[in-house]
Amino acid sequence: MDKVCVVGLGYIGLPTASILATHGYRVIGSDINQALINRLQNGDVDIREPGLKTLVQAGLRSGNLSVAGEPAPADVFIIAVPTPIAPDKQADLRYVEASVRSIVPHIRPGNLIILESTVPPGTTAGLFASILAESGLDPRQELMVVHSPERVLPGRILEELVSNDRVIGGLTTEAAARAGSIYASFVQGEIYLTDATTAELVKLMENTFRDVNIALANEFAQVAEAIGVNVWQAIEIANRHPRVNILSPGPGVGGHCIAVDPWFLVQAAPGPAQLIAAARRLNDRMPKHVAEQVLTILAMVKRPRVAALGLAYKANVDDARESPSLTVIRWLQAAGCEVSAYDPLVPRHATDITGATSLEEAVTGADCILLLTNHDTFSQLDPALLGELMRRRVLVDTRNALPHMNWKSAGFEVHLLGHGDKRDVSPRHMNVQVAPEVSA
Ligand code: SAJ
Repeated sequence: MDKVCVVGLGYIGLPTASILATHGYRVIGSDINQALINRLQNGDVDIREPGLKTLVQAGLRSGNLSVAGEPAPADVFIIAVPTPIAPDKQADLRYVEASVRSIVPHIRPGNLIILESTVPPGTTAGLFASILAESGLDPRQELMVVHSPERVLPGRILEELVSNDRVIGGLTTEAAARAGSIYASFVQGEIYLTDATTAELVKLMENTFRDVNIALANEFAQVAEAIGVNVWQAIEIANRHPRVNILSPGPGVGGHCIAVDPWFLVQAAPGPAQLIAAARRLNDRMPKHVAEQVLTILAMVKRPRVAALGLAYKANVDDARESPSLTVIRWLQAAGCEVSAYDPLVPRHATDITGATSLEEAVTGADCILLLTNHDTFSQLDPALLGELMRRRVLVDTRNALPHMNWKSAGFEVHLLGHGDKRDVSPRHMNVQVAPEVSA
């Protein structure tokens, strides 16, 4: 079996390394973060992903997985490092550059080198190949170079690594085929072979499609607010059309993928990528829109206190990176609100927002509960109990995630993002089925 060196042991590298190790490969995982390596050597896994800790520990115990602060010679190299966005909305490829440079001294003729990090179109054939060429080997003749973007959903990474289809773009068809045989050892979905730049575009198109769809939902929400309609109900009904699938509005788009990747297309082709850029900006404006709504609702309160529930960028994950919740909170604080934030999943030191230690602490004395992330546990909240602790009973739900009738029964004034208050929009026909929380 081939020896594999995985560079970058984060959300993608660690699951990939451990899956390969449990499929018979000898895997060395490397990361520049020595503290992370020390923890992994003790079997400690920080990333909260179902099944990951067990898999990593199994890999380490079997001896097939080892971790180190530096890459080592191998037959196959997999680069899985972050590609963040710089403030000027250009891809920051420093981690990719540094990690490729770190393998250059180890690569030998015939090695397969796979870039999994999401990158602007042309990066694999351009920057990536040119750094590999510093080894003295020709990336097209003497090496096998491919881009195989990760496409897994945080929260379901292990499951999706196996079940999702995989796209593999090679600098040569031989390279793509060789990488295909490695992924086929654990991927149950289809494997599509193409060229590297097409694979880069595929990945960016997927996340851009989602971003533009969410932007449309957010724009619909604002239209609905202006004309006095409940957008959630309208989307629910529109989505019953067999060829319509509108995503959900919300306080903005977070995470390290959907809110970032569309900019890579804008960077590659700023002229044509007008819709993509406009959608990105629209989604980026949502936190301010939510903060303005809260300020309007609490306009009569002198120094409003807001209990913000949910710091994670989306439901049921512990990740607050690029979370729109943080931006909403900053806007509110900038406008003079006192905000106490609470998230049961995000560790308290993970953000620069000082979180409350408990839900009770967060809501005590608050004028408003602002639901920002729809963690499942929040749907179980007891509005009567929380109302007792608050100064005013106001709920602003940006995710349509709470049973509003219960909150109203407990004396709450309920506001919903994307729901203009001017008209009653109860469905007229008995055969129109509406989700319970929508009709509530
Ligand atoms: N969001 C909405 N409305 C929706 C859906 C999502 O406002 O209807 C928001 C979420 O609250 C969150 C953000 O969008 O703030 C992104 O969440 P997400 O679940 O859409 O995406 P990620 O970033 O967790 O994972 C995505 C996935 N891409 C797609 O679904 C096309 C995943 O498959 C990718 O592998 C991952 O990005 C990545 O690494 O690129």
